[in-house]
Amino acid sequence: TGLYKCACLKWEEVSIMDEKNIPIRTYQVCNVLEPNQNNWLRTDWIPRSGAQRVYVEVKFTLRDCNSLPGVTGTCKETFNLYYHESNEDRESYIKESSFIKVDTVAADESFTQVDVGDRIMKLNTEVRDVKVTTRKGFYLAFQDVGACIALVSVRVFYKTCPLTVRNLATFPDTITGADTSSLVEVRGSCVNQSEEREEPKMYCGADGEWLVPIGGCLCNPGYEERGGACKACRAGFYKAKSTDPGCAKCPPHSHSLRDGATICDCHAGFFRADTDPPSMACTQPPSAPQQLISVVNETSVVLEWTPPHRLGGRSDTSYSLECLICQTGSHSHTGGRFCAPCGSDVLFSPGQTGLTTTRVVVSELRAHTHYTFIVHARNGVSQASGAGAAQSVSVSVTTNQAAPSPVSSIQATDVTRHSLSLSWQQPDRPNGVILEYEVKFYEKDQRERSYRIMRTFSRSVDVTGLNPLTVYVFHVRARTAAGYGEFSTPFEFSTNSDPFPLIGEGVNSAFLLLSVSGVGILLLISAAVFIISRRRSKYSKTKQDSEEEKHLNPGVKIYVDPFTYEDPDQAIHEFAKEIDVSSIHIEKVIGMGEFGEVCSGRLRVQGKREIYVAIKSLKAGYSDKQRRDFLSEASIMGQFDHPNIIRLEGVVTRCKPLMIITEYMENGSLDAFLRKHDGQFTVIQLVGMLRGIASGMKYLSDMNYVHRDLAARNILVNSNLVCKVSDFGLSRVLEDDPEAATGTYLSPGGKIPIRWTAPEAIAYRKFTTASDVWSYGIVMWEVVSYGERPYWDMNNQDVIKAIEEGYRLPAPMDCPVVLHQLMLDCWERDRAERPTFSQILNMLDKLIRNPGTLRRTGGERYLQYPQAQYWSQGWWSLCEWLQSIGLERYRDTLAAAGYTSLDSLLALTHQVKIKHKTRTKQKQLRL
Ligand code: ACK
Repeated sequence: TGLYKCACLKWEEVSIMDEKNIPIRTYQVCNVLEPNQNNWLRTDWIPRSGAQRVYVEVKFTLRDCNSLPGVTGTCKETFNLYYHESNEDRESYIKESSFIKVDTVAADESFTQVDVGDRIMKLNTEVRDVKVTTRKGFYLAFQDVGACIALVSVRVFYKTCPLTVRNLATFPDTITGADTSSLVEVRGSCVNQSEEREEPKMYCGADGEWLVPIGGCLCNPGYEERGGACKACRAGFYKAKSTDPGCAKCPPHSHSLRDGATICDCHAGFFRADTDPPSMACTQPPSAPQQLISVVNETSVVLEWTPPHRLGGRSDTSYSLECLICQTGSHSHTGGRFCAPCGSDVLFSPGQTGLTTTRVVVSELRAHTHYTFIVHARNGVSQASGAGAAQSVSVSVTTNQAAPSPVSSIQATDVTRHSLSLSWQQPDRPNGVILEYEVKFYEKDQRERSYRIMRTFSRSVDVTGLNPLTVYVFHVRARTAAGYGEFSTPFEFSTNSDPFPLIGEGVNSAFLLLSVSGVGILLLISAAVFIISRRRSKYSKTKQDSEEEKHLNPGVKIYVDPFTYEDPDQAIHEFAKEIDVSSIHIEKVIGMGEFGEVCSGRLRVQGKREIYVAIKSLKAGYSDKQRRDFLSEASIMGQFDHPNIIRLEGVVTRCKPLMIITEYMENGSLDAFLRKHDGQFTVIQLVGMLRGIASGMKYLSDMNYVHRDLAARNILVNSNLVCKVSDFGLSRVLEDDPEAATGTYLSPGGKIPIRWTAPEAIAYRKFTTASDVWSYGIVMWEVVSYGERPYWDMNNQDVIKAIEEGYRLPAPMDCPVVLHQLMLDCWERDRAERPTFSQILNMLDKLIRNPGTLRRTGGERYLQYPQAQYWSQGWWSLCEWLQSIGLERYRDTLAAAGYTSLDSLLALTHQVKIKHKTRTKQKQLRL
């Protein structure tokens, strides 16, 4: 159909039967007998439809010229195929020359035999292709040049590479290229729920075959490839990334409820860290670190712990350390303690956070300070699991003394041929009580090949046995209980050729003494007037905290009197830890306490290092009251937590004998300790001890606890010379108290330690923090006088009377003026005028920071020599003379000491001059 016969009308449309006897239409021509045939048959306009190469399949029969009878040479066995490209779909006349020849078509060699009725037709099928690229369509034409031919069908088609999906990319139905060799590059598009992995491309070959697939797509997260498409993961499965091979089962402790999960949700209580891959099981934060142990070494603390019991299914447990510096005091919001971060000067090795090891050395801590360390255990899911997820364990420690800082300068005086005197200042940071100095020196030329060492308790030393005119190098270092500090930098001094040191010439030493004394006493008197005038207002701003006046801050931890508990056992178990007796090893008896022996021993509590302890026991056959009194001390002590208060480790109440276990204080009680080391400490060292006691007392007063028996005998000293307040028994009225025998506690209406007690407490039992301050003044006096008995051997009645009359203990030998002034302030008659412990502590801190203020002692304050007009001797002239120099208030003191005339006083001046050789203070007249 659609073939046009040309004007010559040689082609004919003929119906014939095909092999199945179905009628078909053919175009035939058979002018084999006539020469010069040129018969055209052309098609309708055929739209190209995007094709670039079309195929023309022609089915035809052709008569073999030989089979035609009488045919001459005009018979042909071929026909020609032409095409003509055109945009015009209705060209009615097209010139022959407009057609381009495609090919000459011949019949096959072997003619297919087709029986058509009585005839046998030979059906040929020939296919030719032609490039049609220039117009919208084309016409085909068949030129017969004298053959006998029947066109059965002409099929025109083009080829496409069919729509296909390769590597999850869809490639559309694509028309092949113009040339037989051309490849059409086609870009695929990713199938639904997929994304490009690499640009998907394929080539469409001329024969309609896809070639060389490149790139492709991947199923989106939550989808996997099934049958060339991306299908959602089923519930219980997930696919996190497009590159994952397929959906995987949810990891442990997680689930997915809906199809298409890209990640599985964790079960309740399980978590996933941001960095955890979705394939990882859900996990939990770790439990707290275990068995935190601290070992204090001077100002360093080694902390060790064991990993948490539960790691939560992870292996990334890390630890971080929180360092808190804790003061005990009234600002407290938790348990009487105020803690603040330690600050940046503390060093942590190997680090403070992100620790993977379970040991940290914390250094550069302050000496004598209370710290709390909190070790947090974290892992990758601690944050995800919300606030408070970091499990922690804490430990509180108190640092010891540290080695002192180096001595910064050394001076040489009295240089001779063979000797010189060295002196130096105390190190800037003594970090504790300095026990001695070590001087190392050598001849400069010798370097350090041979050197000598000298040790001294004072800050000076006479170096002898030196060579004349030789340069020596000196280093000095200080030692505290914590050990030696660093040596100072080298100081060089040269001996000279003089046999004697150079001193001021022609000075009469007696004259020198008197003039110094005169100047000294003037200075003293003017200082006294100044201090007294200032003192009036110094402490009065802060009212003493008597019970009525005290305004308690809410949240401040207040001491609870165990006797307010009906059941004393309830109090003891509230405030003291019960210790299993098997963890105590008693080693030796160290003394007798009020209720029985005091022993030393060792205590091993699980998870802690073994420590030395003191063990007080309650002797057998005790009464109920004794038991209650004995345990009351532990109930009181257990409420305190301060570096200068003796620490209660626990009690044994479940078996006999009952025991109170406290920390062990190697140097025993302070009074005995000082007596043993008479004169061996510097003022700063003594002030350091006093500071500790004041700090402990401030803590007690902040807690509203009144000690009532503050005395050096009730202060204990440990191996680092740290002083701690002890003896919290409420039962010091007991008969067998050793002080009772010496009259310490005698008073009407109860036993009171008279010499240590404020007058209002003696007179009408008004015990307050202010009366503790009075006692503290006495302790100061005890300390500075190295354990001297207050008021020496005066009897209690005389002491009470002397105090009543205004007499106060004089400054002990070498006592800095400021310290004695502080004592006098503590002994103000009006208790509201006495300083508070907080003011005392501030004052002592100031003194420690400015040691220069301690230099001025009353040591040179000898009595001014009486002038001639008083030489008429006798008591009256002594009184007149004292008045003339403004010291008449010492009249009674002098009298009490047996000095009732100027004569006897003049004799005393000789005693005063040799005062450095004797420490018999009782007889010394010290103003
Ligand atoms: O002066 P001392 O050696 O110290 O003698 C007394 C004795 O026991 C009777 O009280 C000593 N003592 C008391 N408690 C302790 C303690 N925690 N550490 C060391 N010694 C102590 C005290």
